Amino acid sequence: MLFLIACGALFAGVSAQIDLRPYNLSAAIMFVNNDLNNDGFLTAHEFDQVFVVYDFNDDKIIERHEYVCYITRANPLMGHLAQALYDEYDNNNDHKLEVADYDAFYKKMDEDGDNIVTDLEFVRYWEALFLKTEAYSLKGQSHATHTDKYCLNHGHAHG
Ligand SMILES: [Ca+2]
Ligand SMILES: [Ca+2]
Ligand SMILES: [Ca+2]
Repeated sequence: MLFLIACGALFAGVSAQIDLRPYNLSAAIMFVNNDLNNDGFLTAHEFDQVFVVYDFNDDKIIERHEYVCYITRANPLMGHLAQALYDEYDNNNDHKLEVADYDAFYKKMDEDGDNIVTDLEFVRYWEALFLKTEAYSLKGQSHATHTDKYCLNHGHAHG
């Protein structure tokens, strides 16, 4: 799906504008794009697939520049938000995203702890997260992130 390539799985379907409001709608679109088998449930495996695309060098560790580069290449206005979201994903604050980090993030979204994230749980969590990070997305509207800063190590930076 083109959106998966162009925008990053989590932002698939969200418009090129940085304004993600209404947040519940953006979150609902993200859910639909991440629920790969369209059964209304986001499994931990489906959520893991979101992060695979960010791992440029395929070492199972997503470094900050890999994530920010991926997001800003799709939309340079999302640099500040990408930095903030990276911090949210990086559960143990070691500046590396590994499976344990996004598993921990998945558990945070799973409000009732039944090991399945429903559309309602997902939308509720992301609506709150978008509100929490609103300052970063608004900042991005006036200050585009210079993609080159994050993408120098990737040969196809302007592809
Ligand atoms: Ca599913
Ligand atoms: Ca980490
Ligand atoms: Ca649940």
